[in-house]
Amino acid sequence: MRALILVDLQYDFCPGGALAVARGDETIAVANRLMPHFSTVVATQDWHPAAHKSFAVNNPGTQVGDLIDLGGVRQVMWPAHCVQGSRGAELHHDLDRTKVTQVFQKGTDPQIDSYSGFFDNGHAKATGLGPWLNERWVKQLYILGLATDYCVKFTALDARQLGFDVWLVEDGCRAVDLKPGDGERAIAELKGAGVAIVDSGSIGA
Ligand code: VGL
Ligand code: ZN
Repeated sequence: MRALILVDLQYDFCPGGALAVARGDETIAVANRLMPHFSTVVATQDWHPAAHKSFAVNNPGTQVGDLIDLGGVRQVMWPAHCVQGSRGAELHHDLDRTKVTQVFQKGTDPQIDSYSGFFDNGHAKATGLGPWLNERWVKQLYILGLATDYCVKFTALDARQLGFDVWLVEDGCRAVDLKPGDGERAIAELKGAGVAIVDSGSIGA
């Protein structure tokens, strides 16, 4: 069985959002086009409490883009984003929600970030996505969303580590590119981890 994983297709990662990714909104149409080809579609949702420690504003003396040590894990300082209950945290309304089987929220623990849809950044706690997929006999994952160099990358790497076959739908992803080239480097790293890089046009029933 195969599944489609839609990573963080939320307003805050789209133009105008708090952590806007250039042309991030262009991923929505790709998701809508692909969903009918999958019987199982999972969306992840970045879902932070307002006091989340990945926000620069919650770490006095830091600025957006700084790196700090957070509980032994390297943490980029982000602008406040995807705060629980805010409009920015909502899945983009152009996304056809009727085709989403299940939503997995992450980043809810204020003390640790969670880029991956499977585990927090310290690999201490799981979201439940892995067992959920195993229960449905899913072995093959097609992944797209935001952002290539963070949540998409770590979701795909964890998926490989868990033994899934993984395809990255490249035209359905956009990068933060905090440093120019981060998106390209993420894709190279994923290739090295055994992730197949494909375009949505190559995916059929
Ligand atoms: C993300 C930074 C912080 C992402 C989430 O979805 O890629 N990036 N939180
Ligand atoms: Zn976040």
